Amino acid sequence: MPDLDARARVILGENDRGGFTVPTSGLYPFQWNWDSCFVALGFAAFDEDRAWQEIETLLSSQWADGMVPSIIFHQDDPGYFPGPEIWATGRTPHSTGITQPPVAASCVRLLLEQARDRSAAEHRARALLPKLLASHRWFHEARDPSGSGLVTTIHPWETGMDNSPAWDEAMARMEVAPDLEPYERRDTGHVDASQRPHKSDYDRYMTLVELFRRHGYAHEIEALSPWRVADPCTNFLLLRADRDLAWLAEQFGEPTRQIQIWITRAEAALPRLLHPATGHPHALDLVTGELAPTPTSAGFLSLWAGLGDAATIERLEAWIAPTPYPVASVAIDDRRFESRRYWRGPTWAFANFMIADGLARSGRPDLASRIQTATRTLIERHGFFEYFDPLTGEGCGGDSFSWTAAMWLAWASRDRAGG
Ligand code: 9WN
Repeated sequence: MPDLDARARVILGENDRGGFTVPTSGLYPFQWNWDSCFVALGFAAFDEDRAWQEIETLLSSQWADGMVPSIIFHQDDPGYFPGPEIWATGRTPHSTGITQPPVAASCVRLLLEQARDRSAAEHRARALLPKLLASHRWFHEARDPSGSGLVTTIHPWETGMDNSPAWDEAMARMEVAPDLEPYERRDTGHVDASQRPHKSDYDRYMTLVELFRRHGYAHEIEALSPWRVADPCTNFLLLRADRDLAWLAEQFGEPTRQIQIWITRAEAALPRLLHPATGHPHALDLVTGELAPTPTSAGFLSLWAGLGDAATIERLEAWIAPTPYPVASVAIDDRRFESRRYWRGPTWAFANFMIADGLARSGRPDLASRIQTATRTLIERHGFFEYFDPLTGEGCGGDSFSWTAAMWLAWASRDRAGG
């Protein structure tokens, strides 16, 4: 068998653009927010300094209000749409005007806990603490102005799960702007269109971008967006990140009272996502007040947040039982399941990592290890793809993908369950 550790390190090296890593060359030629956090865990396996740098570069692009953008356009590249000239946020460095699920504080904690050079790691974690705190404050204030305990995502790209069937209803009732500027997609020049979102999705993505741009990305877009969803992934990741932020603050003798308030509020509000028919956390459409009918694997991220109970684990066991390569993002017997279309079915290594970490912490290292082994097998047999067909294991999307390489180095290749 080829040396996959070495191959994974080469992928990270090739995708390194000097202080930050692109998810893959061609398809995604910039720095992405949550990709970089997972990538840092991969770098940590062989270069701790470079791991910290990945997150430092990301957070150095934080907006003055605390928001960490979803994409940082450190350099130009015509290969991606929509690029900096479309977003036109007027920020330096150029960036989008929306965010992605918050995982930085959790990755900083993991880096610190696993550090070989503890004192250097403490120094770097401490320096990042105010930025992490500001980004959490932004989520809880700008994206939950009423203090409901659930934060709003205003664009499917913010969820990191762009064309999930969990958004189908919210997307269907949204109108495409009649004066939408003509545009040319670039993603389908890199990857087969059958694995990507539809044009009807992109029309809505761009309708939202144009609306936010017209409003200068001010906080009022939280209320103005016609697409307002309480996304299980974002909310579970924020709860876990708040817990990790509180832990970090304690390490450095900083106050945690405000963070504890956020945690208590989220714990009280998250049951609102439980669908009465499935018992599973679903996306909540904040415009209509309705829960989306389709369950997705994002609901299992309750495990990552420390909220997984016996019923969650039972549902997960049923979800993965018929799946050759778990964890499918949509159950394989769901009528909306599509084995290769992006977030409508495929298996993702970094999502498996979070679910397995949660299982290991919930007293189920056996199940965590099963998911880890399945992920390892996928990569061994099919390579470092962006995502995988859960029925055949075939690699899909971009190849030589940074977060898949990082998950191999940090987790999948290792004989340890969870995190
Ligand atoms: C839009 C980079 C990103 C991931 C997201 C994934 C995809 C972008 C796109 O790629 O989104 O942000 O253009 O499809 O959905 O999770 O961070 O890997």
